[in-house]
Amino acid sequence: MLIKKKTGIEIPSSEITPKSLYLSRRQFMTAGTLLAAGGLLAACAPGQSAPAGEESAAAAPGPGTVSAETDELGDPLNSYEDITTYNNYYEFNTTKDGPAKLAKNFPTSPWQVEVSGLVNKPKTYAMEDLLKFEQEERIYRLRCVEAWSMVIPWLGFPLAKILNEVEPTAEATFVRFEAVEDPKNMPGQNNPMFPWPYVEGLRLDEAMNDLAILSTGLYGETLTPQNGAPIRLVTPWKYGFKSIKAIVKIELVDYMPTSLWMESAPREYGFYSNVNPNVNHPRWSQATERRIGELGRRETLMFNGYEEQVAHMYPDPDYDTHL
Ligand SMILES: Nc1nc2c(c(=O)[nH]1)N[C@H]1C(S)=C(S)[C@@H](COP(=O)(O)O)O[C@H]1N2
Ligand SMILES: [Mo]
Repeated sequence: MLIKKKTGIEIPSSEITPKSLYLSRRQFMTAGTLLAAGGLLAACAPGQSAPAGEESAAAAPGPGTVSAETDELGDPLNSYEDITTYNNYYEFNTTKDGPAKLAKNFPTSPWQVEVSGLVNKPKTYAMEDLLKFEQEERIYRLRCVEAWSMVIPWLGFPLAKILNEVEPTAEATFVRFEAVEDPKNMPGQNNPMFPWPYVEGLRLDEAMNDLAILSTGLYGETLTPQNGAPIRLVTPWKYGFKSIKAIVKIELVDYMPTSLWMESAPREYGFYSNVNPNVNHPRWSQATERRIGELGRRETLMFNGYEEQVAHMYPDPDYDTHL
């Protein structure tokens, strides 16, 4: 399938992945093509989470399965290894290599996402139903406020898909996202420094933008727990912290939601948080970034390089005063 609108991925999916893979990963699994290992089928059956050991053995490193090696700017994809071992996930801990280890056995099944609030048709989606929306990979850059970045082939579907299904009422102006609260399995949630659960928000039009996706995988594989399994937001024109992981609730509201970061450090984090090289974080510059895997630094692009697709949403000249 081709993406019709001009988006961050103007590459036909047939060029991103071999034909067998650009079918949804799960259709592909069912078809069983290319899968020699029967164990893999069992481990990745819809709705089941693979035992930690099997998952890493089964997850044939993604890079080999994706034929487009760059994003639309010609930048190389980060390796599966980098993407799944260098993470931010404060529910586990505040280090980069900690989440991959601590989230290994995080239970992501069964899982459901409640979509409610100012909507005509509230619905609680079982993860199995959300996986049916999964489309081909989209290559988007993730740019952290800490000034590092990666290029990641995300698997998922537009957030608009479920928002349209639940039908926001005329009063709905913002979307509030809530992540899971599970302090037994998430050691970082015992850290009272943060007002758990992790909360984020988007204006409704931002949420409806084609670039805003819910991701359920990467490199053709099921999302790893450290990357936000089973479902996380990806808003590539915003700083990484907006891309909330392990979502359990999506609520349509008529007020600007207060995010975890706005609540814990209001002087440092605002609501919009669009990537903007001209607006510094109070404690460091946002003008350049380090692409993980590269030696030097790169100039950061306005809206992380997605200006054409999103700038129209921010006509207010003061928008960029919000970090
Ligand atoms: N629930 C939750 N979501 C989260 C975070 C987090 O700590 N908890 N960290 C955010 C930050 S700061 C970044 S940069 C990205 C990192 O995503 P990645 O680890 O998949 O690269 O996730 C974002 N989503
Ligand atoms: Mo981040």
